Amino acid sequence: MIKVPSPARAAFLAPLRRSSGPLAFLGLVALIALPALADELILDSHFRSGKDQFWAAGGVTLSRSPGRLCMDVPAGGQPWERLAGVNDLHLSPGETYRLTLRAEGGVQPVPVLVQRGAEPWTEQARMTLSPGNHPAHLDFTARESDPAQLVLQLGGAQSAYQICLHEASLKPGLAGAAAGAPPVAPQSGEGKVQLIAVNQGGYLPDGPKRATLLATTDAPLRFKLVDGSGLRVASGVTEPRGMDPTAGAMTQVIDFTDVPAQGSNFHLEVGGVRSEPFSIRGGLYAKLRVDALSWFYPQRSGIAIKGEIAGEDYARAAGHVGVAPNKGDTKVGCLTGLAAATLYGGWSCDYTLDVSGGWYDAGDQGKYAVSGAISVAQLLGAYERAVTTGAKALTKDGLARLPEAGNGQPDLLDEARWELDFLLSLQVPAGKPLAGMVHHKVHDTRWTEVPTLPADDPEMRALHRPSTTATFAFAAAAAQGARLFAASDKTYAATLLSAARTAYQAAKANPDLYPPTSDGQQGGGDYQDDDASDEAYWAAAELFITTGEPDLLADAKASPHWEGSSFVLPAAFDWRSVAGLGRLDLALYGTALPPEDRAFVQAAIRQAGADYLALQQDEPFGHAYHPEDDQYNWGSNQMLLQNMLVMAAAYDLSQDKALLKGVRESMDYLLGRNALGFSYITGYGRRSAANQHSRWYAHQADPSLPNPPPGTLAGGPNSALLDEVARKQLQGCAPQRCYVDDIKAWASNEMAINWNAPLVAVASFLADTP
Ligand code: 9MR
Repeated sequence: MIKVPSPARAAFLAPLRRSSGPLAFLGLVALIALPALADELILDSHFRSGKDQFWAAGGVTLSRSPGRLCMDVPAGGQPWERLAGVNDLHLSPGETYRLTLRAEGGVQPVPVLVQRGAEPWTEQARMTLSPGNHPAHLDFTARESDPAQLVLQLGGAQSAYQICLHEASLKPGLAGAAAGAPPVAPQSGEGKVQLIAVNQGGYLPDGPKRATLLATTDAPLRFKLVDGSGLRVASGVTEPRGMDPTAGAMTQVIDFTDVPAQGSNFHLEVGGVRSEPFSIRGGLYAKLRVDALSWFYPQRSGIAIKGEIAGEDYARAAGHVGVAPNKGDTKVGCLTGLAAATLYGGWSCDYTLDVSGGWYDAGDQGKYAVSGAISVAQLLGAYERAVTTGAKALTKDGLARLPEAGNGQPDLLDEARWELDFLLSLQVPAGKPLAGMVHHKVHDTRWTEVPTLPADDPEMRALHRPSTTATFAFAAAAAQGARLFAASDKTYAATLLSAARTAYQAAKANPDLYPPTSDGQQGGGDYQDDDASDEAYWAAAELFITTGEPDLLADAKASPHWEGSSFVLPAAFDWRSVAGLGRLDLALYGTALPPEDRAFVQAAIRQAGADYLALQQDEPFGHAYHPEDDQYNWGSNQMLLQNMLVMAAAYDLSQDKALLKGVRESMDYLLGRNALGFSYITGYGRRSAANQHSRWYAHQADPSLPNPPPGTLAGGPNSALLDEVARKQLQGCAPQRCYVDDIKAWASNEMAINWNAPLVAVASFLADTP
């Protein structure tokens, strides 16, 4: 039972002492090391399950949503007359504890006390929570074992206000400082600052606006924010966040969310070190949406790229249209001979397919069904959000740089159709063995050099054996396409739906036709995956959303993924693990679901959004990505984007602004607020990726060739040092630093369709949520 102190009891609380302010508090932080993770004393400390035990008194009302607890506080009263808190905290005398509060909103400093939960309310520790959005920590040594309470003294404001907690945590820890230790004054930072990492693409005026400092000290430092004319517009003190294992350095956070200034060419300064310049302005993401979407046209196979559309640097001849020296893709046969014998136990086929068109996967010129399917699905997902929320931009014709602009159809659908047509062509024709299954991929039978323009590729191309994963993934993307094309092209929608149904049945009949790992050594990537259950669930979900047919819902509900977790680390989904995509779309667009099922999937997405938000808020770089083993994965940047999309969906379901802010702040990382201070999106930020691994955008290898176009996402840090550049240059790298902007660094610096597609979706979400 929750014990709520009466206002009379509350009056016995210690009267407000004038706090010496946040600086004194930060001074305490200087002395401590981050405690190891330990037993949490406050139930539901991130407010994820709604089972927290907070009470309120003195007219304060509590409201709960995933990831936060909000307090509405009436005006007036003494500070201790309007309260919220939590009881029954069992502390051990002599033990050191860390109290962490992460709050948002508020209008005045709020005294926070840990005290005996009954008369005489003996105080054990006290700190002040400043208004704004930032975490506050206090380390103290407990002095008594009587059950304690945590109390926020909220009264005394001139008008009513709201303050929300995202985290209230009390843990025993190994902190080195006891309460009462003398405050340490902030230091100048001279010689202690390694890097001030900022979002070089700019901050939105209403924030969050934070930067991360890499330092050799855990003492708070003075910072200043300087505008384009050299004037200091704000100053303050950094918040030490301790050693970050992924950065391999001590981190500190600079929070300037509350600074109202706008303009360009701001920079931060600490101890004589300057950050890269950045702007603070609205409308930051509309251009990125267009650039990220326009990236797909020059990635197209089977069509000449026109300089007047893509930009003069990007004109090139059509690739793989059956013109020598190309040996594909208008008439491609199946892999034969030794390779087929080794990989597929002799499987081959007696037909050829016209598999021209589609997008080249990445820096290579292979075309793969699973990465193609998730990419087209994520573009369609961005479009579906635009259609259902009424945010018009992404439904427009003439938005992007592609040849169909002006044809009366949304550009996004034009681009998606280019890939869907190709995926349709990978399906095994009726009457052939494995009819209805989808070939896993088509690519060269030997790796080509960097650079090699698509039209110059001399290698033989071959179809690889169909796979269950490719077939279900195709069924999912085609089913989603069917419902989205229905408004503009019924015939095409019907073609897609019929192909999706055929594929779905074929994959069910061939449930374990997996692509082998060794396939990767034959001139293309393997996209190896020996679990098709998530693809099956995704396909059932999309087919059900499109058709409303009960059998399909029954299939989805029979899958282990129906009940499975939506909060998955390191990433909510990617080409290999796609169950989350199915659940996301059921939650957002599953209008035919029975109400209890819809509520179930929506709650799961809201919960996952809250979980990724908590992860994001714990990161000193503010990004929603942290693998459990601290090791960064291949394509880490897109994994972050996928987690952001879960927060975005949870925001769409709840309108909880904390989630929107979590997505915005995560974007900081991609645009430069990371351990390298480097923007992973070409053309965004003063120091941005320019040499992604590509056989065409190979300027670094041949100066007559272009760099990648603006809006190209680099794969990002990869702890596995797989390529030669990484092995030579990155030995011993801290996970976030396992990256080099070199064209040969294919394991960390490639570009790929399934990385730029979620970038389109995230940029579009951010552009549409002012
Ligand atoms: O993105 C893929 C990553 O998850 C895998 O671990 C890796 C090895 O199988 O392959 C990556 O995909 C590459 C594909 O195999 C070939 N085209 C480029 C892709 C991005 O690097």
